[in-house]
Amino acid sequence: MKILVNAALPYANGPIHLGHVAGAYLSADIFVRFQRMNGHEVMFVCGSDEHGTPTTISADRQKVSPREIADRFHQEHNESFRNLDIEFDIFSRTTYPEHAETVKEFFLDFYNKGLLQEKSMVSPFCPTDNRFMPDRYIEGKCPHCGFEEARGDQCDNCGRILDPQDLISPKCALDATPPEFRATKHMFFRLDEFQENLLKWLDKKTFWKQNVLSFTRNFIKGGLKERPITRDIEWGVPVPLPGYEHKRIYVWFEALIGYVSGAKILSERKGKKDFWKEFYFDPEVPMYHFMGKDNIIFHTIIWPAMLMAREKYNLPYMVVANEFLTFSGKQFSKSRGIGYSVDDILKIAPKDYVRYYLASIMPESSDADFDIEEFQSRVNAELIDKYGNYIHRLVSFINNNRLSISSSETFLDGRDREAMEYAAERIRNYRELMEKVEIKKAMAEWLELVKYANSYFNESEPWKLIKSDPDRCKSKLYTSLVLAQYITALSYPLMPSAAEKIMNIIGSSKFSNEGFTNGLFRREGSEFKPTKTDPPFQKLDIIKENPNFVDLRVGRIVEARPHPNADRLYVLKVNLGDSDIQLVAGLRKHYTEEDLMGHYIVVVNNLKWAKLRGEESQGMLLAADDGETVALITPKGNEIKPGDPVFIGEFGYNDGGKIEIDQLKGLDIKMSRDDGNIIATAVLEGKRMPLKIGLHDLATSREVREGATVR
Ligand code: B3M
Ligand code: ZN
Repeated sequence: MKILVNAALPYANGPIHLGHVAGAYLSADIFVRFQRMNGHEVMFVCGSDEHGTPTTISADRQKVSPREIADRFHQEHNESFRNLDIEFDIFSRTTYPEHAETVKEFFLDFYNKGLLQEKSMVSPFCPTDNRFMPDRYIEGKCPHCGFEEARGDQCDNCGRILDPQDLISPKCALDATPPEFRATKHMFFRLDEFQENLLKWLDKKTFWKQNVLSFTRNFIKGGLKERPITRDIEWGVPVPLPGYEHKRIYVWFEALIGYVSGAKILSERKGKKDFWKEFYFDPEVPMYHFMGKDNIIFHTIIWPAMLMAREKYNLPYMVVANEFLTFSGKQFSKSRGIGYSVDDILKIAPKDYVRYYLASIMPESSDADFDIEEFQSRVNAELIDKYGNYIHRLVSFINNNRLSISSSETFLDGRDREAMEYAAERIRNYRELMEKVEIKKAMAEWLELVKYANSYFNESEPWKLIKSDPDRCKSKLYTSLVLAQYITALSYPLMPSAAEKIMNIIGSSKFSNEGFTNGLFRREGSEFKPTKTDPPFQKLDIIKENPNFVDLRVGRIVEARPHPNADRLYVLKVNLGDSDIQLVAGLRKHYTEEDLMGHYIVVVNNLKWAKLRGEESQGMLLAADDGETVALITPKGNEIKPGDPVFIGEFGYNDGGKIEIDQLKGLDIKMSRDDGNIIATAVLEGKRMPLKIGLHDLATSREVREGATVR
């Protein structure tokens, strides 16, 4: 049977982090591997979503072209996925010409069918930038849930799609100017035409998970409206209509079509031009979509409506959307230094461990939290002590006693058969759960089987039987090996690299993808030639004492006045997000009050408070001094906000309480050269490390020399 699996196209605008992985890509990869073990022919499509404002916002902030951002992150994503054994058949790009062609075909088909309608709409216009601003460039408060940082296209907190006009106190994201709302012409897709058919179609989706189903139903109940699918923007797929030369197709509308264009490009690459049609036009072929929960309605309403409009296309069969993965209770955000990117975690732990832990906490029915200590303890207690150890004891015993085990020499007693039946039942459960994409539960079945195999082996006591009853000993070892083989095969979708290695260790016939059908589970005539090896897994040892005793934070100067009793000092009011603090700083020779107003700085927030000539200083700001120039350390970059933590290397603040100013000297903060940039660094435990906010290094607002000291 054929199966089509599409994983949401990640925006090519920042690194892939574990939140994305747990939200969609790991589930999809596990499911695909499982279905291939079932002998099915799977087409697994993903790619980079490169257009629209997600990319231009990053480009604007980093002062490079959107193309540069897209190229860079497409490349990075491709590698991150590969490094984590997430293997798409194609990782396409929405900037490929074939994609634009396919989008044009969809667009004109809808146009010719009267499903597109030109309407004038009111759009935010920023008087400072003198242009229409994309919805995503407008920020404000969500009218539904009150979230303060909602964007004009969507609220990341409650997931609702928004119009910029819905926002309470909207502001331009580039310069904080309140937008004017002016009329502009756009093409609208008649989503309203599909309300009835969508509801009918949804009625049959009783097997969908509750979160997806209820979210979708509620949305439709609110009434579907026509939706604008063009934008006043330069970076995107052109609109194939006269008068629309300066507009582009809305990024979501074309990115969805990326599933089809990706499948087409894959077919071309395979030299079978029409291969994709076998997946999209054969009603027997189920189409699965995997995505994070903030993408649900695009896949359960807009995409199905677009496919209905094309008439010939299959509709999604299953839409899988995980809940969020948080990191110690907070939403993953690389730019704000919360959580791990794929690349970061792979520096400290092997890919199979990461996959294992993420799968075991997969946020399938509720949000889940990634906890680094739990990561280590689960891996060590389950994967290593239970699974790895079982394999190692079994294989070592066989090798040390120079035994060769094959089923023809063995006969099973009642207890052995019972063990086989127990395994068969676990495998059945596992397969049923995997079919329903209940990966976390399937994995629990797997772990039960591992524990069972351990107790079976222990209770069999082959080390006694080898003397008293060698034949019985062989039947116990044979059964244990079959269990090992089952366990390892079931672990393949979860940990493909480890599974292949362990299949070799237990000397099972060459491991293949098609485990459930090609005889991997055949008992008769199986031969095992275990190899002598070290334990298959190494213990994970990544929990370090956090040595960072200084609470560094982003601050924004909101008030600056001269100190009444000292002509070198200012008294500053600095906003730290939730609160304001007062600082006394010796900057009068170097900065004017106007220079300082609104300036972003880095603040030491856990210094013992001090009175300086009668004014309280509740912390200290960081400035570099090379003997000639004094310059403020200035955070710059995506989404950086007052209150954001500044890390030293990988270390955030360890919550160790207030410190004396002398303790700061031990950090030896100074400006160092790194790849041609002069950045702030500090020493922790004898190692010099960069100060970081998420991915961003910290530089100064004006140039200082390498080696400048920071105080
Ligand atoms: N790029 C949203 C995201 O990355 C969006 C998905 C597109 S799927 C067609 O979360
Ligand atoms: Zn909201």
